[in-house]
Parts: sequence; structure tokens; C-alpha cells
Amino acid sequence: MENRNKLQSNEETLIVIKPDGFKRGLTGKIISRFEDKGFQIKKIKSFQFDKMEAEEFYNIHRDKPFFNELVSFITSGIVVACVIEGINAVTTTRLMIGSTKSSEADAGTIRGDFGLGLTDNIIHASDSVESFIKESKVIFG
Ligand code: FUP
Repeated sequence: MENRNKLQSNEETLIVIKPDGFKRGLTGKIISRFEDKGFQIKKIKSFQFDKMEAEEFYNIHRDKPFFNELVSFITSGIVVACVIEGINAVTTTRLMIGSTKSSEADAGTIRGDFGLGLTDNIIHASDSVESFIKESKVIFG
């Protein structure tokens, strides 16, 4: 029991339902998956990124060839961002969203069940506690 508790830490992470997920009316279904899993939605915000916010949000990808496409896509429509909290939230949330290319993501994951795209891959989730801190600051201040 003591050991098991040591492996489990209560964490916060960020998910962002991207413009394709919002436009397709998947917001409720996606948020439900996290609630069904046992996570709590601590903050929620529906908004549209402006270019500067998007560039800051995706700062880590600034030098990648797909950066402009990424910024253009994420600013193209409304998104829904949530801070979610629970045991091992960062790792578990990444497992729940699935791999980056939706067409290759496992069935049972959000990208695997709902999409086919790469840039338009339905959902973002922070990949570490450090990324969560940086990314949530851009969105929630
Ligand atoms: P992920 O952590 O799964 O969201 O994926 P990455 O951090 O590797 O990439 C960030 C976003 O860039 C992805 F959501 C999709 C997009 N992307 C492209 O548009 N083209 C690529 O070749 C790779 C990633």
C-alpha cells in the first residue's frame, strides 16, 4: 500500500480541444472521457487563440517545418481548454489522447476513435509538468 501510494502523484495537466474537435461537436464526449476516468475539470475556457498566443503556446515547435501550419490551424477557430486534475494526470492523459497521427492512433484513444488528421488531430495534452506550467500560463494567465 505504501509503495503503491509512492508511485501515484496527484497532478494537474492541460488539454485543449482543437478547432476540428470543437467544430465537429466532440467537446462534451471528450470531456466526459476524462471525467469517466476519474479526473476533475478544475478550469475550463472556450476561446480563439490569436497569432501571438498561438506562437507562444507552440514555442517549442518554433523551428519545426510545420510551425506555420500549426499556428494557422490552432488560430482557425474556437478551442476549449481544460485544466484537469488527478492521479498521474500528465502520463494518463497522454495515453488517453493517443499518438500524434490520428490515422495511426490506437482504437480506444481520443485521436484513434475520432480523427484521421495530423495537424488536425482533435486534441492537445501537455507532455510534462513543465509544459503544463508554460502552456497553461498562456491560456489561463
Ligand atoms: P503531440 O505531442 O502528440 O501533440 O505531438 P507533437 O508535440 O509532436 O506535435 C505537436 C503538434 O504538431 C501535433 F499535435 C500535430 C502537429 N504536427 C504537424 O502538424 N506535423 C508534423 O509533422 C508533426 C506534428
